[in-house]
Amino acid sequence: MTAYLPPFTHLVNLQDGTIPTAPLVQQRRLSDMRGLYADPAAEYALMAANPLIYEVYEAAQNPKEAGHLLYSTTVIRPGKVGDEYFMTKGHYHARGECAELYYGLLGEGYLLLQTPEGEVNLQRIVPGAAAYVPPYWGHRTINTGAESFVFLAVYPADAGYDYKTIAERGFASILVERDGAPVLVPNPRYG
Ligand code: S6P
Ligand code: ZN
Repeated sequence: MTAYLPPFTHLVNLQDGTIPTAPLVQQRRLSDMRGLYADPAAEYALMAANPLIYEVYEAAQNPKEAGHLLYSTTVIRPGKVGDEYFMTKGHYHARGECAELYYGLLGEGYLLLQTPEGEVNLQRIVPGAAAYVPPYWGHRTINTGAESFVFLAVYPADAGYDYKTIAERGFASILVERDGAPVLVPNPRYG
């Protein structure tokens, strides 16, 4: 007999992007992201303070099976490591064929995408922007604003995470501040 999962609802706090009833909240500090920012000296200088970079509020603890969805909000704090904006670690999906939808809720930033061959693509995310992450594209989000940048992500429950490829190779491009504005430049640590 089919075991029916009971429907459920979580409220996203639209003042700060948190999901107060989320069963899982992940915090990522600078120390959780060693080597991901392009400027090692700037990373070292900021490590004493070890700032909170982002939090993920995972609303659903559904079975990690095909057919189910997971959804979460990500709250990225404003700030920079050197001239590189605060960002998520970034990942490919372990099941690369799994796509994802991002929906902007608060603040402003960018979704940086990359194919396994290193082609990059940049999508601007503001409140109301619904951005599609197609299958096989690695993805990272970046806060270029002065306030927290918040978006909702919806993805297949069996998508999984491949962080290793990004940790080893990085993204081919990084988003840095130049004359007060974000500019995409080649990542000196890519490869
Ligand atoms: C999951 C989805 C997001 C990210 C979150 C944190 O597929 O893309 O929920 O997990 O934005 O980013 P990261 O790269 O640390 O998982
Ligand atoms: Zn993802």
